[in-house]
Amino acid sequence: MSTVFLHVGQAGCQIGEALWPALFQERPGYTDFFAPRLLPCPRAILVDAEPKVVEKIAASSDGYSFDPRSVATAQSGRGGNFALGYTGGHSTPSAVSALDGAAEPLWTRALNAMRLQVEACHGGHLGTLMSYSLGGGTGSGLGSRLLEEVRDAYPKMPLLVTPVLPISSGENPMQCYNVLLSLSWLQDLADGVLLYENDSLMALSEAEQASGASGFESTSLASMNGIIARDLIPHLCPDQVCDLSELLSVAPVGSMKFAQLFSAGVKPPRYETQTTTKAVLEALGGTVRLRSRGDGNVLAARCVVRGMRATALAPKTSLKLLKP
Ligand SMILES: Nc1nc2c(ncn2[C@@H]2O[C@H](COP(=O)(O)OP(=O)(O)OP(=O)(O)O)[C@@H](O)[C@H]2O)c(=O)[nH]1
Ligand SMILES: [Mg+2]
Repeated sequence: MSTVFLHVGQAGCQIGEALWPALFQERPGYTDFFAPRLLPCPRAILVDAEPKVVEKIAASSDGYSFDPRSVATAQSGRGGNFALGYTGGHSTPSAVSALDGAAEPLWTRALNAMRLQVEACHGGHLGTLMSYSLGGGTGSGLGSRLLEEVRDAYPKMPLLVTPVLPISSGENPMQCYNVLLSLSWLQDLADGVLLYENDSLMALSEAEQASGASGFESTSLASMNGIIARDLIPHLCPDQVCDLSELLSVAPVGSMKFAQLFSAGVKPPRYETQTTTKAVLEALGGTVRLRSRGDGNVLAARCVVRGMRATALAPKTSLKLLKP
């Protein structure tokens, strides 16, 4: 039983770049995430309208290696514009793209790559996890297009998305429109949305830097993506096989799709005075993201407490909060 990952646009692929080493560390070569080859092959498709970032990630090999057939790129980025990402410059699906002169839309190539991955799933396809930014043209536009196509092609499979909101001060004047449009696609088509804000990721990364808790030299997109990977791992790697529908079952109502993930290191509880629950809540209360929210609008929560391990990722606790 395997999960397929679809990383779209620069941010989506860079999130994959942070996530796969962590998955490999947790489940080296396990068939729920890796196809057994000479070098284990991530069950992931890397899609971007410009080739540079994807080619670099696909060429990296750290005990595992991406399948070259799982890479779909075009000639030029989508200029931070949802419409260009959504249409790919094709006036109709069969017309040649005015952006990169290709006859076959990028989403068709991405879907073909995905079909190969799904057909190769060990014991069946258990669900899809997508990642992309809501600010970029490829992430928001092509990400939304692929959401439609994947929902259509695999209607019964859980579809979970990890989208990233752009920094609110914003570097792209179109980003508000991109975000609004792609959020409405997410509400319509995804089963679950683990929403991240770059503002919060940056604040947390800076706080970890200041306290010496960060494994990174400075705050960067890589350190922010590292936080996303760290949050996701406890939920993607339970003792048993990864089953996204179990994650989604925490939602009390199907239409409540938006959730947030948090993780923190927990000190062992002092048993005479403190329960494990209290130790967990104290640790999470120290994270920047929880403090900025208050807890008045939490509908449901899922908590994963993990034991000590001699790895960079542990010990970690993660709490998932659903907001209306
Ligand atoms: N968290 C995070 N955010 C990123 C990363 N890369 C870019 N972003 C943010 O994502 C937004 C831009 O999206 P990109 O993913 O670069 O754009 P794209 O999807 O490739 O789309 P186009 O380049 O416009 O075709 C900005 O708000 C960036 O700050 C990343 O690796 N991690
Ligand atoms: Mg780009």
